[in-house]
Amino acid sequence: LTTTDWRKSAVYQIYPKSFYSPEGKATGTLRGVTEKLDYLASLGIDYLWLTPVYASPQNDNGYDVSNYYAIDPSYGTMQDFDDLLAEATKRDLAVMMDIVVNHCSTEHDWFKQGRNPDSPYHDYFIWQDEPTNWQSKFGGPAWSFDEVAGKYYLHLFDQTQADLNWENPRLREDIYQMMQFWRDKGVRGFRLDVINLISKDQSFPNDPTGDGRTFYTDGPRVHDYLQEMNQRVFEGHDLMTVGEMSSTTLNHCRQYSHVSEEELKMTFNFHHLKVDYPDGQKWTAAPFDFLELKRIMSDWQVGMQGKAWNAIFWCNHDQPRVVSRFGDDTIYRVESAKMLATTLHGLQGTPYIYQGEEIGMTNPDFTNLTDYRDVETLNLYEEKIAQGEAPEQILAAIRQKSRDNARTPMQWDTTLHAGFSEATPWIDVAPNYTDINVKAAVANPDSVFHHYKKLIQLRKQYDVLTNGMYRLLTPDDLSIWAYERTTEDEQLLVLSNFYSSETTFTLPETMSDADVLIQNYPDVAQDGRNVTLRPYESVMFYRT
Ligand code: TEU
Repeated sequence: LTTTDWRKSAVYQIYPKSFYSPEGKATGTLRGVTEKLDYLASLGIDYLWLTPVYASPQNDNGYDVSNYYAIDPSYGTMQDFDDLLAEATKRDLAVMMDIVVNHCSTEHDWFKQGRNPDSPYHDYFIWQDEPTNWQSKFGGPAWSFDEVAGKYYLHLFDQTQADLNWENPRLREDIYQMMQFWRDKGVRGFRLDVINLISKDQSFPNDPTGDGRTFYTDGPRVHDYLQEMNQRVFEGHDLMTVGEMSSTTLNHCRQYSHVSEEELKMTFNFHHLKVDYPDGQKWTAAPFDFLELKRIMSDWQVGMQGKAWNAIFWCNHDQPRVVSRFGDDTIYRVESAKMLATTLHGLQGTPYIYQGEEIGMTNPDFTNLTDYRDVETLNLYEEKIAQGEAPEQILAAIRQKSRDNARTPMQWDTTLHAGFSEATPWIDVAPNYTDINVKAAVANPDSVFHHYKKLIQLRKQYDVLTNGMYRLLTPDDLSIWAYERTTEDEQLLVLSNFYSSETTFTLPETMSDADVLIQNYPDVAQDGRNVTLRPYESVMFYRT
């Protein structure tokens, strides 16, 4: 494998539980990923990020790890993993593992033994005689009382996900050895789950105004720990490392992914994915704020360029499908999916493509609560009912915001269950699989799939996509996101109409005779400097 230039690479995120099961199981398997590697390689991506496949009771679909050294039997065996690694390597695909070390499952031996105050594993966790008023991100208190320990333990997520005590050097050493184990097997990247939450304010104060996140987000020693992890695991190895940074800041991300590479190669931040959270409230159905979307993403482009590196993405296994969220999943589904792809892939950073995004998969629009599986969604429903909210209002919010929107089975073809498995899947397939599936997409040269394939290829071909300085144009335009990327020798201009009303844009003088690198309509309606942008039309202009 050549040392991949991670700044020109594209990463494909696989949610194995919903990807493919050739064995005819209700959940996807590692063999299912291996059998689809030719398809993934044909897209032109470089890295495959696998969400967790370690042994887990699956309370949070694998983000509750009970053994970091074992593959969960539902996904297969360690041999299946080794086969996947070997087959991916043959196709020049690098595998990136999801590392979940802010917390582990309460089924992990560390916790089972650590509940006993005399155990050497007791201090692998965070115990208090009295809980603070911190709230879990999945609803309810962030502390639960353990009968054996006779104390409360911290869990920022589900109560079956006990936070690990990173103050403990023995815990940190165990984590680094585990990561070295996967690195030495040939894994070529790590996605670090909520890694900016691992350092807590050791005075554990109550939060007078909020849910406690201010006392553990981008905490006091988080950079020390990441620098130590970098020295112990990453340095001297060709690894793609990306941190998932929950509720973080630009300043911290500039340090987390600084070009000096003392910590990580790049970071995910989520500020752009809260522009449909009215007053910061996720669980209220609402349209997205377009001006905020382009302002936030532009601020991060300008804030990071030259100093640090963004992982750029629209969706993942926690977010609704982007074409349903920021595009149109009815009449203009294909045009808007392509527009969103061009808008994102024209930015500076490493693009992440979530399984199904490349064929324009949509939210499933489930109608009943019984269609949902996600612990966060189900906890939330109970919490809102207890608060007296009307069921249909909660369901409207869940239909728009639930993480299950991204977790329905990958749509391969028009056979039963969309070709995902011969068994009834663990979660329903979206009904539109008969129109939206890989088989149809690969066969149609004008599909969303081939649009993504071309964008990935452009990134390797045009240096301006990697190094061009970003500048937002017409920040107050209510429907067009227009931005430039420029280097000494090259100039790029991306125009995207985010709405179904036709609009116009006047090109800068320098771009009036530019070439078009990619478009999502058969032609470009340009008259001199005036460009007409039809519903969800997006054009990437280029000149040297
Ligand atoms: O998600 C962290 C994260 O972004 C949460 O803070 C987010 O608010 C949550 O997904 C609700 O929207 C990571 C994983 O991506 C997620 O799947 C896990 O459930 C979570 O950490 C706990 O491991």
